Amino acid sequence: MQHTFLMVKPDGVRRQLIGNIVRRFENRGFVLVGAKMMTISREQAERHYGQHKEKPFFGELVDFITSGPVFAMIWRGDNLIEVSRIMMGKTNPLEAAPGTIRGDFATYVGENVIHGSDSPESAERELENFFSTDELLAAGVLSSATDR
Ligand code: RTP
Ligand code: MG
Repeated sequence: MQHTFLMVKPDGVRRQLIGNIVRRFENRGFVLVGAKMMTISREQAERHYGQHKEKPFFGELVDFITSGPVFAMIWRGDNLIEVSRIMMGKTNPLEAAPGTIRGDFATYVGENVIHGSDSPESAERELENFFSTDELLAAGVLSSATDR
């Protein structure tokens, strides 16, 4: 059983794709255990994409992800991280297979509708960047000290 962080990016929210995307993961048997609409601060965005700091597209990436509300989600399920990355499709939508989220909804690498953590370590780090301890407790990602 894994938890992961999935996020409908500002282009997906603007295009009213939240319901379609949530349904795909629910249909696959995954469980939505936490979610919120939020606008990301620049600092949070730079932390989220810290691994890309030196890339030429970093500024554009941060501008885009802070350009409007995102829909941040916590999901639970077996083999969730691997399967969710397959369901999202390749980073560049031009290479993403039809039937994947990016393959169905996007054409431009800079606006590719959805983010999903790429490993258990990224999931933990990203969930902590987007959700408070109370929210992670409520979602069952963290267990309270009294439960231990
Ligand atoms: P994400 O982190 O957003 O879920 O996407 P990803 O794992 O599939 O791809 P990653 O390598 O982490 O890249 C993060 C985001 O940077 C943008 N990008 N632009 N212009 C370019 O060549 C380029 N390459 C990457 C994409 O929007 C990608 O989602
Ligand atoms: Mg990534």
